[in-house]
Amino acid sequence: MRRLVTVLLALSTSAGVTIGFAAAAIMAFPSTASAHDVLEKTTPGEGTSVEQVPAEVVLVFSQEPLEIGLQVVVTGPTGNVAQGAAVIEGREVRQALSSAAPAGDYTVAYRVTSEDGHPLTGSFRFFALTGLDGSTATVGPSAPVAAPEDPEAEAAKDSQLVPVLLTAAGTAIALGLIAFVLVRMRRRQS
Ligand SMILES: [Cu+2]
Repeated sequence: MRRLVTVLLALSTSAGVTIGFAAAAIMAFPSTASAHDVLEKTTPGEGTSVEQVPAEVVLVFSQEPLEIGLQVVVTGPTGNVAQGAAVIEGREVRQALSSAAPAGDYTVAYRVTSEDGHPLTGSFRFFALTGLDGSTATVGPSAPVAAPEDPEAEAAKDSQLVPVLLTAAGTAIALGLIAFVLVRMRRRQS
């Protein structure tokens, strides 16, 4: 029995290591998705509270986006307050806001075309204590008051999680197979 346990341990360790290497190899190859433009920064920042609704929102992408399908919708307590069309200036997309924009929660939804021709959509939120119309709002329970998140740090966390999950899943499968084989071997012996 002790020998069986030793064999089992050796097998599961090597299986885990092999799967770990395979996962590392997969991660080492840059995925084609990295060719997409990514949203690097916004003004106001994601999840921030600002004193006043800004005259415009600004989205900064990793590369100059294409104008095809360009749209920025800024939804506040009274609906969309985007005024006029969004404008591309280098890597920035700027969207002017109506002077009637009130205080409160805002969601900025955007759609641009990445430099590689792929559509790019997403959204971010901010909260404004004062409106451009002079109205005020207090931070409610639904207001996003969390500190702005670093999208790169979040992405890094995700990419670290993938090999860990692959290794864990692979080890579980390997252990299951080994147990199955051992049970069959024992049955044959008896
Ligand atoms: Cu792409």
